[in-house]
Amino acid sequence: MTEASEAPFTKWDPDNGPSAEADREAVPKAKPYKHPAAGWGAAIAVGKFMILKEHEPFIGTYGMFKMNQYQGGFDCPGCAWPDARDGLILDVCENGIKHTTWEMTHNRTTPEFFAEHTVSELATWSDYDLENQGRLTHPMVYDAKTDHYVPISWQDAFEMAGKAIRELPDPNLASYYTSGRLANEATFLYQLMIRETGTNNMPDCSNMCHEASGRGLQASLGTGKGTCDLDDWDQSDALFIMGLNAASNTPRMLTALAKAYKRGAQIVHINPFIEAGARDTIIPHDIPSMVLFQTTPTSTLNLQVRVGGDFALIRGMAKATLEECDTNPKVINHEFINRYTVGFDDWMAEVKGTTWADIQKQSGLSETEIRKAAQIYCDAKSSIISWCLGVTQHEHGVETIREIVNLLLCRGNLGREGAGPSPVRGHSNVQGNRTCGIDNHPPKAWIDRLNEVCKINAPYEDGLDVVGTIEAMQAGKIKVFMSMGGNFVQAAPDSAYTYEAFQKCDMTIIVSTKLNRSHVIHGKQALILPCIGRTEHDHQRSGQQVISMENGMAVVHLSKGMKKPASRHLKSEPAILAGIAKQALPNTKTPWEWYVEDYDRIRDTMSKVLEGFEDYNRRVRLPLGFRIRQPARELIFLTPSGKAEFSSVRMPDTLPPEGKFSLFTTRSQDQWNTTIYTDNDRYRGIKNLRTLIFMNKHDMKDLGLKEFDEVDITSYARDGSTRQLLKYKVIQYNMPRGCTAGYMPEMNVLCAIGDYSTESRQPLMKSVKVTVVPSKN
Ligand SMILES: Nc1nc2c(c(=O)[nH]1)N[C@H]1C(S)=C(S)[C@@H](COP(=O)(O)OP(=O)(O)OC[C@H]3O[C@@H](n4cnc5c(=O)[nH]c(N)nc54)[C@H](O)[C@@H]3O)O[C@H]1N2
Ligand SMILES: Nc1nc2c(c(=O)[nH]1)N[C@H]1C(S)=C(S)[C@@H](COP(=O)(O)OP(=O)(O)OC[C@H]3O[C@@H](n4cnc5c(=O)[nH]c(N)nc54)[C@H](O)[C@@H]3O)O[C@H]1N2
Ligand SMILES: [Mo]
Repeated sequence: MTEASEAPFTKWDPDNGPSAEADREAVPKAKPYKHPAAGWGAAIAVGKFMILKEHEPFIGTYGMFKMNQYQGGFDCPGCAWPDARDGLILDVCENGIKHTTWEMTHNRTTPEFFAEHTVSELATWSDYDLENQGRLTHPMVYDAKTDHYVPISWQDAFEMAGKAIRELPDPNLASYYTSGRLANEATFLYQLMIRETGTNNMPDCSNMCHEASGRGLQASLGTGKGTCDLDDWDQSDALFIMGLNAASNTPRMLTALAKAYKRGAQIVHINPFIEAGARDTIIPHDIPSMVLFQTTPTSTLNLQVRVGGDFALIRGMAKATLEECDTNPKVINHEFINRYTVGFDDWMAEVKGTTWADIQKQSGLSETEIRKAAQIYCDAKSSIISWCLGVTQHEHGVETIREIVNLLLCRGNLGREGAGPSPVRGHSNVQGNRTCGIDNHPPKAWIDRLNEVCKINAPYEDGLDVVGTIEAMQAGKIKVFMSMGGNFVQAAPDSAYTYEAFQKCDMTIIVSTKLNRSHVIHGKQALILPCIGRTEHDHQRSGQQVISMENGMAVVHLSKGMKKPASRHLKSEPAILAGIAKQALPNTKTPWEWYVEDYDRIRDTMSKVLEGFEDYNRRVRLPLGFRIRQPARELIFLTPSGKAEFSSVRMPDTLPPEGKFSLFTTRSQDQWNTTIYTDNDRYRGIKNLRTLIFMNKHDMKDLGLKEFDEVDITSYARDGSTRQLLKYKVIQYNMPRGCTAGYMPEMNVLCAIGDYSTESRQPLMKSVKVTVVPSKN
């Protein structure tokens, strides 16, 4: 729990101005937050965060002006939304600033701190308290005799990590996790080291996030990425925003939505919740709007789909579109379909065979509502369909994404301005990680090229992903676990099972900036290797280094740190990797140290291995960086048929079993994945409470529940096993019946390890089947 947790929890009082919010007495009113997203509420929250919490007004403000600037700034370490291409000063958001300030904190987690606390004690601390100790300063090793982390020299740490890897009888006994912040250069070295040891065991956070998007788009269009860029967002006539909370998780998208509204575009939000970003916003860098409290709507239609009902909704829109074609044949673009696609007729038959009754039942929406969305789609010359975790973390995520593409294809909404699929990625470089080789089932051609250029013998066999790694740990088949960033044990599903599995490892090696659960739940031997952050100078032999990332719209651009590192004992991620690699691979021919001396050398090698990275060093230094070519955007489809492929499947049944609710896990407004800033969720009107479950008022009534009553939540896994959370507080919320929601990572306890999508292997974090009963005292 956070420092504020002693205070009473409440929902916000929405009747006063945003400036009053944070300080007001707790008044438990059952009304949602009604102020615009971003704007002053965000500005005030930022000011409070920087000044009260991190005591960083100067660096915070200076950092704001240096963030996301193409000439010499650093890339926001937050989300993957692209930077404004018009050189906008202050192209920043509340959460980006918090994220940056959190990294720049004055607090330090020193050897003295570790001497004061046993690891068993730290394991009882909250996620907030662990990270709130501040930046890690020294490499540390676990001492089982005293149950403390104690300092270790870098050289000894490298030798220890290297030995653990080197002495494995089979390289597949190690698994290497990546969280999506790792820059391209370190990512490339990481995968090179892993593959040189002889494995493709590369779980990454994408396995929990957008694996379904990659697979769906690859199957339909022959590319794992969206085809749109920010210019398309600025030109589209209709934007469909599915399953994402823009105000909290991609706040800079609000600018694009407000701009779209102003030029008369339609904006349809599809979400069980009406999130703050689906109402209105005050654009933070639009000074007149800020001064005049001028709000701009960010939505023209909200459809509160049932959890898991997105496939049905898209199918309904497709059905209405095909029906419209009977009277208005131009609605379907037959020329496009004939020239560029296969499978249209089969899909059409499948759509026509799906009844409105079933569509309504599955989506939780009426035919009229769905027809409204379809009419918007049919009237628009160009449409973008965008989505995030509300679509992907489901059993039928891949099929839903393919149905989205089907709908786009039938009107030729691809390969032209303002049109196409546009998944919204999570971590700032999660897309770059995949591009640069973090892939547990790499294409053969990719490995061929890596082997040829880097003169190694990388394996071709598939490796383990997140779920596979945890299961292998439980079975004793993973002895060494390493991670570059992230918080594996806490981000993963089925916390109890995952903790237990993790502790079976002989060695856990965690490269990170702050203390988290994956350090205090650990292997028999454990290393904490602290690295410099994105905001900090990275000096190597040839001088200050720059790094690069790929945003969620495939633009690769440079980032340059500006601040003195948090401790002089820190090393950069490439330097740590090189140190370990040299020990792990005694016969290596890879010039690890030479690479680290000058990251241009890493980029030169990357330009030979990665398609689309030719002349990397020059092009990444262009003011706007460069965009990786998107064959599908040019209507070149790298699919087996050489065309865009319609998929035609029966509409899946996603209704929860009788008597159960569908529960989705989500982020609050004040957290970054497993990093909790406070226990507040401003836009959803919650203060000082995270152990809650959102429910529909009629469902509450049926169960005899009042707001803030305590309930026990039981989840039911496919294998029949159950998991529980006790004494969670019920919050009445505007959402469809039969649906419930609560926060990750607390609710990861409820997500069974075996409950992952058979299509994508993504854990079903938005589709947990639960019962809710009043707690017994
Ligand atoms: N501030 C901040 N920003 C972040 C992050 C963070 O933790 N904090 N995390 C980053 C990462 S790694 C990622 S992947 C993204 C995640 O960004 P989001 O996808 O926005 O993440 P969630 O908080 O899980 O929100 C899921 C949204 O989907 C909706 N939803 C739930 N179930 C369904 C469904 O069945 N159908 C539909 N249509 N909607 C549904 C929920 O109401 C919610 O609005 O954000 C990134 N940005
Ligand atoms: N139930 C449920 N579970 C989920 C989700 C959900 O929606 N529901 N979402 C999933 C998703 S989309 C994701 S992406 C994962 C998130 O999974 P992760 O990426 O594994 O988790 P984070 O919380 O982002 O990681 C935070 C840690 O990263 C480290 N860190 C920060 N900056 C740096 C850096 O520059 N370098 C290094 N080396 N380390 C750094 C810090 O030590 C910090 O403690 O969670 C997944 N889990
Ligand atoms: Mo993510």
